[in-house]
Amino acid sequence: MGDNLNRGIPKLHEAFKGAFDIGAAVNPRSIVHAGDLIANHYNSLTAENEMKFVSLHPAENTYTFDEADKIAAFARKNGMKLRGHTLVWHNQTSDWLFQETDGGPVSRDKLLARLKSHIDTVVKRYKDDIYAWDVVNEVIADEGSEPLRSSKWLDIAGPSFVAKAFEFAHEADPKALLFYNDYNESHPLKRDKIYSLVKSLLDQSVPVHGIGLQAHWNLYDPGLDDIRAAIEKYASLGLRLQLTELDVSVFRFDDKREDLVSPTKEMLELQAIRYDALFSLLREYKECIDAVTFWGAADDYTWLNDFPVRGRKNWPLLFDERHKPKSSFWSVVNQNG
Ligand code: HAH
Repeated sequence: MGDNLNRGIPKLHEAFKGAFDIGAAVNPRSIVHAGDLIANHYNSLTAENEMKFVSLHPAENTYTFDEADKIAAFARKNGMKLRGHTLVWHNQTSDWLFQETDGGPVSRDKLLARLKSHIDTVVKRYKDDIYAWDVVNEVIADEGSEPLRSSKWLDIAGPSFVAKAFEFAHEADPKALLFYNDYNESHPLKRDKIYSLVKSLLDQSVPVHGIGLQAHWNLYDPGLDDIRAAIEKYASLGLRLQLTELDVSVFRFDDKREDLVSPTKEMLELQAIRYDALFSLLREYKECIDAVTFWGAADDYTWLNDFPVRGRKNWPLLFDERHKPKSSFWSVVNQNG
């Protein structure tokens, strides 16, 4: 079915050949239901949830690799690159990690020893498959002057857990490219905090090689000027950049409307214009951007169907619910690379 639908349609990643790789976040269901589409149009994959701490390491002496392995095998079979997501995060992380068996908090030394052991096991297991890891995800606070968000990591280990995570990952696989990854990355205040964190890591010779701009954007925000300024500021650190989780929601972030069962014509038109503008900008920075990964493959399944309004459908990607190219697809493949 997928092959018939795709006859005569240019491959998305080929439209960006010579500029950057084009990836998709996948899961064990999507690599089956949308397997042809994914293998055809993308040349890089990220596991949406399957390599997060809670998925891989639910109890101290239990690792569960089956689902993650399916994604690694799919990437191998189809000759695609694979990114790792993610080693340190405040969400989707098992409670046992922060606790003693009596339920009390673990010591700093023990938490860091557990972190090292986790990173060592996971990074080494996938070292022949994964070329880049989101080592630390979302540690910067959205609001206020404090740089780091409050978390069990920060409470127990203090700020140095960030540097430690990169050091442990580098020891486990010295070839892997190590990324700091965050959202609202183009918002000026948060951009400056991300910049300062990564700069201070580099000043301490911590092995950080890139910044991941999640790029959970919408039809209106952030503005192109803010995106450009963020790219330039991060690139000024001499690091590689990737867009790691791109999607373009058809709703503003605070829009709670729930009535739509399909996108309006206007939304689809605006989205095509927006994607065109975004990829024109990204192409300008192809010397520092190595990959652009969408947080999903097609509109039948996206995390935005539940976020930030539970149960609400969204249509943020380049392929529709039947896996057919949207106007947004044509607007980016028809650009003159
Ligand atoms: C991302 N958080 C995570 O990195 C990813 O692992 C998850 O599957 C989905 C999105 C984004 C995020 C946000 O845009 C706003 C608030 C919290 C988190």
